[in-house]
Amino acid sequence: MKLETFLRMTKTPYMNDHSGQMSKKGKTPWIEFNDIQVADSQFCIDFIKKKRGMDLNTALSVEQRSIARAFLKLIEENFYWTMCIELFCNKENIPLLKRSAPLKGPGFWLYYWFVRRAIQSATWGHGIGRHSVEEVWCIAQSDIEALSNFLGDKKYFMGDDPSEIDCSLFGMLTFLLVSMQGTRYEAFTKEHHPNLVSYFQRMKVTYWPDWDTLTTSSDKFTNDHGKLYFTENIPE
Ligand SMILES: N[C@@H](CCC(=O)N[C@@H](CS)C(=O)NCC(=O)O)C(=O)O
Repeated sequence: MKLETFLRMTKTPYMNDHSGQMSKKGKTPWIEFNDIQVADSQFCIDFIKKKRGMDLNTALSVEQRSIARAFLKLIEENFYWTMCIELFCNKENIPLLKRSAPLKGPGFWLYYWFVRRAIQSATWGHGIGRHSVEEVWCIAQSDIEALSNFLGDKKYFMGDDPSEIDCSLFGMLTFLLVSMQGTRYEAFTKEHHPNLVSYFQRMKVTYWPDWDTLTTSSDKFTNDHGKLYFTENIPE
C-alpha cells in the first residue's frame, strides 16, 4: 500500500504482480525496472525518486524531514509489529484471520502456525515480541495517540500538501482500519482518534478512486495482474 500509493502520488506508471513471489531478500514488496530488482519499499521509493528526478519532500524544512523520518520508523519498525502480534498472537482474532486467510479448512491451521511462528521469531529478535500481548497493546495505543496528535486537523501528515510519509501512514492505516476490522485496535482508533479515520478516507478517495473495484472484484486480485496503471485520475 505504501509503495503503490507513492506510485500513484507521483503518477508513475506501474504494473502489479500479485503472484506472491518474494524478493531476493525474502520480503515483499519489491520492484523490477527493466532488469534491475529493488527490494524494500523505501529503497524502491528512493530508486524511483532518483530515476524520475522527483521528491515529494521538497517543501519540507530540514526539521520537518527529521520529524517525518522519526514517524516513518515509529510506523514501520514499531507500530507495524504491534499489529502483527495482535493479529497472530491474540487468540481472539483467530475468527478474523480465518475469514481472510489464503488457506481454508485444515490448511488454515498450517498457515496460522507458520505465520505465527515467523512473527514470534521476528519480534523476539526485534525485542517487542518479548512483551505480553497486553503490553504490546499499550505500546500500540501510545503509537496511535502520537500519530493522531501530530496529525491534528491537518489535511496531510506534514501539512497542507502530501509528502512521502503519507504513503507509509496510509499504508499502515489500511492494515489497521481494513485488515484489522473488528479488533480492539480498530475500535480504539475509531472511538478515540477519529482524525486518523477521516485522514484514511481522504487519502483513499484521492489516491485510490478505484478502491471499490479493486477490493470487490476478486479476492485474489488476479483481475489487475498485468494491468498497467497510468494513474491519470489522480489529482495534482
Ligand atoms: N521494511 C520492509 C518491510 C517489508 C515486510 O516486512 N514485508 C512483509 C509483508 S508486509 C514480509 O515480506 N514478510 C515476510 C517475511 O518476513 O518473511 C519494507 O518496507 O519493504
